[in-house]
Amino acid sequence: MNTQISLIGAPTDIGAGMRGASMGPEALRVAHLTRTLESHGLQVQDRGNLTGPSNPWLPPANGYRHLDEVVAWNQSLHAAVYAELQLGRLPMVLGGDHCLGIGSISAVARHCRDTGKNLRVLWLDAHADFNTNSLTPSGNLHGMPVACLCGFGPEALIEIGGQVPAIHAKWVRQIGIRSVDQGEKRFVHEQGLEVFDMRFIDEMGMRATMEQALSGMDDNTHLHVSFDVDFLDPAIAPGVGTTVPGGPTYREAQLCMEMIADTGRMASMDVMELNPALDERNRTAEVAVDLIESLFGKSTLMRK
Ligand code: 6HN
Ligand code: MN
Ligand code: MN
Ligand code: MN
Repeated sequence: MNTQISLIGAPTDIGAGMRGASMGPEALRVAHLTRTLESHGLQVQDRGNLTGPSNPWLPPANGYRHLDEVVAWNQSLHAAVYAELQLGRLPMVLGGDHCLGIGSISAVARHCRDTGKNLRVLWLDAHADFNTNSLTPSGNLHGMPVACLCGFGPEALIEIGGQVPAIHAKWVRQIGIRSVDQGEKRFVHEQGLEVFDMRFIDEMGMRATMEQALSGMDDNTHLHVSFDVDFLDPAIAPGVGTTVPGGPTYREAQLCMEMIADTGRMASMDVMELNPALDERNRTAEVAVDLIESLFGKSTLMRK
Protein backbone atom coordinates (compact mmCIF):
# COMPACT_ATOMS: atom_id res chain seq x y z
CA MET A 1 0.00 0.00 0.00
CA ASN A 2 1.00 3.60 -0.60
CA THR A 3 2.76 4.93 2.51
CA GLN A 4 2.67 8.59 1.43
CA ILE A 5 -0.45 10.04 3.02
CA SER A 6 -1.82 13.53 2.45
CA LEU A 7 -4.37 14.88 4.90
CA ILE A 8 -6.85 17.33 3.38
CA GLY A 9 -9.15 19.15 5.81
CA ALA A 10 -12.55 20.20 4.50
CA PRO A 11 -14.08 22.09 7.42
CA THR A 12 -17.71 22.52 6.44
CA ASP A 13 -21.18 21.36 7.43
CA ILE A 14 -22.72 22.84 4.31
CA GLY A 15 -24.58 19.66 3.31
CA ALA A 16 -25.68 18.54 6.78
CA GLY A 17 -28.87 18.93 8.80
CA MET A 18 -27.00 20.01 11.90
CA ARG A 19 -24.08 22.37 12.41
CA GLY A 20 -20.72 21.17 13.74
CA ALA A 21 -19.12 18.76 11.23
CA SER A 22 -17.07 21.78 10.17
CA MET A 23 -14.98 21.13 13.28
CA GLY A 24 -14.27 17.53 12.29
CA PRO A 25 -10.80 18.02 10.77
CA GLU A 26 -9.42 19.73 13.84
CA ALA A 27 -10.90 17.13 16.21
CA LEU A 28 -9.15 14.36 14.25
CA ARG A 29 -5.88 16.26 14.49
CA VAL A 30 -6.38 16.79 18.23
CA ALA A 31 -6.91 13.01 18.51
CA HIS A 32 -3.33 12.61 17.15
CA LEU A 33 -4.13 11.38 13.67
CA THR A 34 -0.74 12.36 12.20
CA ARG A 35 1.40 10.99 15.00
CA THR A 36 -0.61 7.76 15.04
CA LEU A 37 -0.15 7.15 11.33
CA GLU A 38 3.54 8.02 11.58
CA SER A 39 3.99 5.45 14.34
CA HIS A 40 3.18 2.82 11.71
CA GLY A 41 5.90 3.99 9.37
CA LEU A 42 3.63 6.09 7.17
CA GLN A 43 4.81 9.43 5.84
CA VAL A 44 2.16 12.02 6.51
CA GLN A 45 1.82 15.48 5.02
CA ASP A 46 -0.94 17.56 6.54
CA ARG A 47 -2.02 19.90 3.76
CA GLY A 48 -4.13 21.95 6.18
CA ASN A 49 -7.68 23.01 5.51
CA LEU A 50 -9.45 24.02 2.34
CA THR A 51 -11.55 27.15 2.50
CA GLY A 52 -15.00 27.79 1.11
CA PRO A 53 -18.29 29.56 1.69
CA SER A 54 -19.73 29.68 5.20
CA ASN A 55 -23.04 28.03 6.07
CA PRO A 56 -25.96 30.42 5.41
CA TRP A 57 -28.44 27.98 7.04
CA LEU A 58 -31.26 28.33 4.53
CA PRO A 59 -34.29 26.16 3.70
CA PRO A 60 -34.24 24.02 0.52
CA ALA A 61 -34.63 25.61 -2.89
CA ASN A 62 -35.78 23.19 -5.59
CA GLY A 63 -35.15 20.33 -3.15
CA TYR A 64 -31.56 21.30 -2.28
CA ARG A 65 -30.15 23.22 0.67
CA HIS A 66 -27.11 25.38 -0.08
CA LEU A 67 -26.51 23.99 -3.54
CA ASP A 68 -24.15 26.76 -4.70
CA GLU A 69 -22.03 26.47 -1.57
CA VAL A 70 -21.97 22.67 -1.79
CA VAL A 71 -20.75 22.99 -5.39
CA ALA A 72 -17.98 25.40 -4.36
CA TRP A 73 -16.70 23.14 -1.57
CA ASN A 74 -16.77 20.09 -3.77
CA GLN A 75 -14.99 21.77 -6.66
CA SER A 76 -12.21 22.82 -4.36
CA LEU A 77 -11.99 19.36 -2.77
CA HIS A 78 -12.02 17.69 -6.19
CA ALA A 79 -8.99 19.73 -7.23
CA ALA A 80 -7.12 18.99 -4.00
CA VAL A 81 -7.74 15.23 -4.07
CA TYR A 82 -6.91 14.97 -7.77
CA ALA A 83 -3.63 16.85 -7.23
CA GLU A 84 -2.54 14.45 -4.47
CA LEU A 85 -3.34 11.42 -6.61
CA GLN A 86 -1.31 12.89 -9.45
CA LEU A 87 1.62 13.23 -7.05
CA GLY A 88 1.30 9.51 -6.38
CA ARG A 89 0.08 10.04 -2.81
CA LEU A 90 -2.86 8.64 -0.86
CA PRO A 91 -5.36 11.42 -0.10
CA MET A 92 -7.25 11.22 3.20
CA VAL A 93 -10.11 13.71 3.32
CA LEU A 94 -11.00 14.95 6.79
CA GLY A 95 -14.64 16.08 6.69
CA GLY A 96 -16.77 17.85 6.92
CA ASP A 97 -20.13 16.40 6.07
CA HIS A 98 -20.63 13.60 3.57
CA CYS A 99 -21.70 15.80 0.64
CA LEU A 100 -17.91 16.11 0.22
CA GLY A 101 -17.83 12.53 -1.03
CA ILE A 102 -18.82 13.99 -4.39
CA GLY A 103 -15.66 16.05 -4.79
CA SER A 104 -13.44 13.39 -3.31
CA ILE A 105 -14.70 10.36 -5.23
CA SER A 106 -15.16 12.21 -8.52
CA ALA A 107 -11.45 13.06 -8.31
CA VAL A 108 -10.58 9.43 -7.58
CA ALA A 109 -12.71 8.29 -10.52
CA ARG A 110 -10.98 10.77 -12.80
CA HIS A 111 -7.57 9.53 -11.64
CA CYS A 112 -8.67 5.95 -12.32
CA ARG A 113 -9.71 6.92 -15.86
CA ASP A 114 -6.29 8.55 -16.39
CA THR A 115 -4.40 5.51 -15.16
CA GLY A 116 -6.63 2.68 -16.38
CA LYS A 117 -7.49 1.48 -12.89
CA ASN A 118 -10.72 -0.18 -11.84
CA LEU A 119 -12.44 1.74 -9.06
CA ARG A 120 -14.14 0.06 -6.13
CA VAL A 121 -15.90 2.26 -3.56
CA LEU A 122 -16.60 0.96 -0.06
CA TRP A 123 -19.26 3.15 1.55
CA LEU A 124 -19.30 2.62 5.34
CA ASP A 125 -22.41 4.37 6.61
CA ALA A 126 -25.68 4.04 8.50
CA HIS A 127 -27.30 5.69 5.46
CA ALA A 128 -27.37 4.91 1.73
CA ASP A 129 -26.90 8.62 0.82
CA PHE A 130 -28.83 7.90 -2.38
CA ASN A 131 -31.51 10.60 -2.29
CA THR A 132 -32.40 13.03 -5.06
CA ASN A 133 -34.15 16.37 -4.79
CA SER A 134 -37.51 14.70 -5.36
CA LEU A 135 -36.88 11.84 -2.88
CA THR A 136 -35.16 13.72 -0.06
CA PRO A 137 -37.06 14.36 3.17
CA SER A 138 -34.63 17.13 4.17
CA GLY A 139 -32.98 18.78 1.17
CA ASN A 140 -29.62 18.12 2.85
CA LEU A 141 -27.04 17.24 0.24
CA HIS A 142 -25.12 14.91 2.59
CA GLY A 143 -28.00 12.49 1.92
CA MET A 144 -27.35 12.56 -1.85
CA PRO A 145 -23.64 12.04 -2.68
CA VAL A 146 -23.87 8.46 -3.97
CA ALA A 147 -26.76 9.39 -6.25
CA CYS A 148 -24.85 12.43 -7.53
CA LEU A 149 -21.76 10.33 -8.23
CA CYS A 150 -23.94 7.88 -10.17
CA GLY A 151 -25.24 10.74 -12.30
CA PHE A 152 -28.48 11.59 -10.50
CA GLY A 153 -28.37 15.12 -9.19
CA PRO A 154 -27.96 18.74 -10.16
CA GLU A 155 -25.77 19.35 -13.19
CA ALA A 156 -23.19 21.44 -11.35
CA LEU A 157 -22.54 18.58 -8.90
CA ILE A 158 -22.69 15.54 -11.17
CA GLU A 159 -20.23 17.00 -13.68
CA ILE A 160 -17.49 18.05 -11.25
CA GLY A 161 -15.24 15.16 -12.29
CA GLY A 162 -15.54 15.93 -16.00
CA GLN A 163 -17.55 12.83 -16.89
CA VAL A 164 -21.17 11.95 -16.12
CA PRO A 165 -21.72 9.66 -14.36
CA ALA A 166 -18.51 9.79 -12.36
CA ILE A 167 -18.98 6.21 -11.19
CA HIS A 168 -21.32 3.28 -11.78
CA ALA A 169 -23.57 1.85 -9.08
CA LYS A 170 -21.97 -1.56 -9.58
CA TRP A 171 -18.60 -0.24 -8.39
CA VAL A 172 -20.07 0.55 -4.97
CA ARG A 173 -20.46 -1.68 -1.91
CA GLN A 174 -22.33 -0.19 1.03
CA ILE A 175 -21.82 -1.57 4.53
CA GLY A 176 -23.63 -0.96 7.82
CA ILE A 177 -26.76 0.55 6.29
CA ARG A 178 -29.74 0.82 8.64
CA SER A 179 -31.58 4.03 7.75
CA VAL A 180 -32.91 4.50 4.23
CA ASP A 181 -35.82 6.78 3.33
CA GLN A 182 -38.89 5.32 1.57
CA GLY A 183 -38.33 6.65 -1.95
CA GLU A 184 -34.59 6.26 -1.56
CA LYS A 185 -35.07 2.56 -0.85
CA ARG A 186 -36.87 2.03 -4.17
CA PHE A 187 -34.16 3.95 -6.00
CA VAL A 188 -31.38 1.87 -4.40
CA HIS A 189 -33.05 -1.31 -5.68
CA GLU A 190 -33.76 0.19 -9.09
CA GLN A 191 -30.12 1.16 -9.58
CA GLY A 192 -28.80 -2.14 -8.22
CA LEU A 193 -26.56 -0.78 -5.47
CA GLU A 194 -24.95 -3.62 -3.53
CA VAL A 195 -25.95 -3.05 0.09
CA PHE A 196 -24.71 -5.08 3.04
CA ASP A 197 -27.16 -3.76 5.61
CA MET A 198 -27.15 -4.42 9.35
CA ARG A 199 -29.56 -7.32 8.93
CA PHE A 200 -27.01 -8.95 6.62
CA ILE A 201 -24.18 -8.30 9.08
CA ASP A 202 -26.29 -9.69 11.96
CA GLU A 203 -26.98 -12.89 10.07
CA MET A 204 -23.68 -13.45 8.28
CA GLY A 205 -21.22 -11.75 10.62
CA MET A 206 -18.72 -9.04 9.72
CA ARG A 207 -16.16 -11.49 8.40
CA ALA A 208 -18.38 -13.03 5.71
CA THR A 209 -19.78 -9.59 4.92
CA MET A 210 -16.35 -8.12 4.25
CA GLU A 211 -15.21 -11.18 2.31
CA GLN A 212 -18.11 -10.60 -0.07
CA ALA A 213 -17.77 -6.83 -0.18
CA LEU A 214 -14.05 -7.06 -0.97
CA SER A 215 -14.29 -9.92 -3.46
CA GLY A 216 -13.55 -9.46 -7.13
CA MET A 217 -10.72 -6.96 -6.71
CA ASP A 218 -7.34 -7.49 -8.34
CA ASP A 219 -3.92 -5.84 -8.80
CA ASN A 220 -5.52 -3.22 -10.98
CA THR A 221 -8.15 -2.15 -8.44
CA HIS A 222 -8.08 1.25 -6.77
CA LEU A 223 -10.05 0.88 -3.53
CA HIS A 224 -11.60 4.02 -2.09
CA VAL A 225 -13.03 3.89 1.45
CA SER A 226 -15.62 6.49 2.37
CA PHE A 227 -16.03 6.23 6.14
CA ASP A 228 -19.05 8.05 7.54
CA VAL A 229 -18.49 7.97 11.29
CA ASP A 230 -22.24 7.36 11.84
CA PHE A 231 -21.52 3.86 10.45
CA LEU A 232 -20.52 3.04 14.04
CA ASP A 233 -22.96 2.26 16.81
CA PRO A 234 -23.81 5.47 18.70
CA ALA A 235 -22.69 3.79 21.93
CA ILE A 236 -19.09 4.12 20.75
CA ALA A 237 -19.55 7.11 18.41
CA PRO A 238 -22.00 9.69 19.75
CA GLY A 239 -20.29 12.60 18.00
CA VAL A 240 -22.24 12.60 14.72
CA GLY A 241 -25.29 14.55 13.56
CA THR A 242 -27.40 11.60 12.49
CA THR A 243 -26.96 8.75 14.96
CA VAL A 244 -28.83 5.54 14.18
CA PRO A 245 -28.91 2.77 16.80
CA GLY A 246 -27.85 -0.75 15.94
CA GLY A 247 -24.54 -0.14 14.20
CA PRO A 248 -21.32 -2.15 14.28
CA THR A 249 -19.64 -2.58 17.65
CA TYR A 250 -16.05 -1.55 18.26
CA ARG A 251 -14.77 -5.03 17.47
CA GLU A 252 -16.94 -5.46 14.39
CA ALA A 253 -15.71 -2.13 13.06
CA GLN A 254 -12.10 -3.06 13.81
CA LEU A 255 -12.49 -6.32 11.90
CA CYS A 256 -14.02 -4.44 8.98
CA MET A 257 -11.04 -2.09 8.87
CA GLU A 258 -8.49 -4.88 9.35
CA MET A 259 -9.92 -6.85 6.45
CA ILE A 260 -9.76 -3.77 4.24
CA ALA A 261 -6.10 -3.31 5.26
CA ASP A 262 -5.37 -6.95 4.42
CA THR A 263 -6.29 -6.35 0.77
CA GLY A 264 -3.49 -3.79 0.42
CA ARG A 265 -5.62 -2.05 -2.20
CA MET A 266 -6.83 1.06 -0.42
CA ALA A 267 -5.53 4.07 -2.35
CA SER A 268 -7.73 6.93 -1.09
CA MET A 269 -10.21 7.57 1.71
CA ASP A 270 -12.62 9.93 3.48
CA VAL A 271 -13.45 10.36 7.18
CA MET A 272 -16.78 12.16 7.24
CA GLU A 273 -19.54 13.46 9.49
CA LEU A 274 -17.58 13.66 12.74
CA ASN A 275 -19.34 16.39 14.75
CA PRO A 276 -17.28 17.54 17.75
CA ALA A 277 -20.15 19.76 18.97
CA LEU A 278 -22.08 16.57 19.75
CA ASP A 279 -19.13 14.56 21.04
CA GLU A 280 -18.06 13.76 24.58
CA ARG A 281 -14.48 14.85 25.30
CA ASN A 282 -13.45 14.00 21.72
CA ARG A 283 -14.03 10.29 22.23
CA THR A 284 -15.64 9.75 18.83
CA ALA A 285 -12.61 11.34 17.16
CA GLU A 286 -10.38 9.01 19.17
CA VAL A 287 -12.37 5.96 18.10
CA ALA A 288 -12.19 7.15 14.49
CA VAL A 289 -8.40 7.47 14.74
CA ASP A 290 -8.20 3.98 16.28
CA LEU A 291 -10.15 2.57 13.36
CA ILE A 292 -8.11 4.48 10.80
CA GLU A 293 -5.03 2.94 12.39
CA SER A 294 -6.45 -0.51 11.67
CA LEU A 295 -7.31 0.56 8.15
CA PHE A 296 -3.60 1.17 7.63
CA GLY A 297 -2.62 -2.22 8.90
CA LYS A 298 -2.20 -1.91 12.65
CA SER A 299 -2.31 -5.48 13.72
CA THR A 300 -2.13 -7.38 16.94
CA LEU A 301 0.56 -9.91 17.77
CA MET A 302 -1.05 -12.61 15.69
CA ARG A 303 0.04 -11.03 12.43
CA LYS A 304 3.44 -9.68 11.47
N1 6HN B 1 -25.20 11.25 6.11
N2 6HN B 1 -31.45 10.11 4.61
C1 6HN B 1 -31.42 11.32 5.40
C2 6HN B 1 -31.53 12.54 4.48
O1 6HN B 1 -31.77 13.63 4.99
O2 6HN B 1 -31.37 12.39 3.27
C3 6HN B 1 -30.15 11.38 6.25
C4 6HN B 1 -28.88 11.49 5.47
C5 6HN B 1 -27.65 11.38 6.31
C6 6HN B 1 -26.44 11.59 5.47
O3 6HN B 1 -25.20 10.88 7.30
O4 6HN B 1 -24.11 11.34 5.45
MN1 MN C 1 -2.20 6.41 -8.68
MN1 MN D 1 -23.07 9.45 4.82
MN1 MN E 1 -24.57 8.58 7.54
